[in-house]
Amino acid sequence: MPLREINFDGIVGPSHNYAGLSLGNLASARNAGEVSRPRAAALQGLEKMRANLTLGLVQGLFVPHPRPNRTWLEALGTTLEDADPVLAANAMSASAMWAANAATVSPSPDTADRRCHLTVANLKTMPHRSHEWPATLAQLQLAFAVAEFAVHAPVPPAFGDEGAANHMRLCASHGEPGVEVFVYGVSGGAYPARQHLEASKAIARRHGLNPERTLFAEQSEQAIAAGAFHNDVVAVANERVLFAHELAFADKNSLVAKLQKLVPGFEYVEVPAAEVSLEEAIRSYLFNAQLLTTPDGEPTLVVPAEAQETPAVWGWLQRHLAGNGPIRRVEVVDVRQSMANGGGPACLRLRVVADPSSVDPRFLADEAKLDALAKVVTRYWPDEIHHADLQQPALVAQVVEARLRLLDALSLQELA
Ligand code: SUG
Repeated sequence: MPLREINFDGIVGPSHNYAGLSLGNLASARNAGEVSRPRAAALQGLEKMRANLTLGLVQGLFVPHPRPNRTWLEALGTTLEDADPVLAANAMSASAMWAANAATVSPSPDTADRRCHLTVANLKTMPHRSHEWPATLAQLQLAFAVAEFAVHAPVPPAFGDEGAANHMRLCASHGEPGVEVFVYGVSGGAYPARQHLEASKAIARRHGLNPERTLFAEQSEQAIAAGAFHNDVVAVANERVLFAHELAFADKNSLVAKLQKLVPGFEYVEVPAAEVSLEEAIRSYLFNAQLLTTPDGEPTLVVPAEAQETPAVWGWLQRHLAGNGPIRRVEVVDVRQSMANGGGPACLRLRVVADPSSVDPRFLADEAKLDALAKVVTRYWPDEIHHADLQQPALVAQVVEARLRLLDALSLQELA
């Protein structure tokens, strides 16, 4: 089997809620305290996966983490019942749905030992995300258990690493050797720069990447300050194409010049600030899109509905399509529940280029499996979560049971 790009989407967990935990993520701050709809959120995510299957793509999935994270609370000397509300919200977060932050992936054509390397992200900048990694590691070790893969524990936490959200891979086609671009932050105005250069360099070394085909590019301070807490909020790459906002990078010219030299047929598609402001790009998540190569060869951009509703953004896309630019088709998906916490279509997926037959099939999706999962979600996921109820025993019991039912449906009981 040839190598394929597989998009692994995080299933939205039953504890999905709006607690405003992510400083610098404007949607999370804007919706703090709102009532969330975990069932609708998870069904939206499943429909997104279904739409990608319909496009002829290989679709994978990751399951929600155990919540509340009692191990983490215990390490902090408390329990969900006794913890203050902020700590409790941190322990109940469903943030593992944003699978782009699960790991950084270097496919086999890029690595010295010709294995596909995955390093789990430490996500150390945000408390609610910093305790995701052990459950992510357990899941990746199961999904990618064979010798074709090397799954690494996170880089040590002094250096912040947010996984694939700050990593782009450009190549002639997915199965060919790629150029890997690590985007790090140095400063972000009032907001933290979550991806540190030292972490990116450590990953490149551990994955055995060729230094001549590995680039480190600084994210612009302006972008972070405007709410682009991850680079994938202002840029996305697929095969030969880099699609980015004019203000995404600190030194765009040097990055583009290097990619022109290294990537055969490289195309840079820039959205000028004069046509779409950073604010509009971040609010609409134009760049937090899935840029995909479908089997019919039409480069397709999967955008959130918010992009269609933002006139400057939709206008730019229509002009691009009419002008025969590298993006040939735009698909719109409704992931509003995730978007309200700053997670668009690209946040919800981790890209792995591999032979699908080497992946544990329990982590691969087809229509029938998505139907079965939708039934579990409809039956067991809470309809709503009020922020004030995060410590309520009845809700906690429902969250725990819902996840166990999902694991049963996927025969993944060993993750219980
Ligand atoms: O880390 N939101 C996530 C969104 C992650 C988006 N991922 C990518 N861009 N790849 C974050 O900020 C919301 C937290 C809350 O308030 O519950 C949150 O964690």
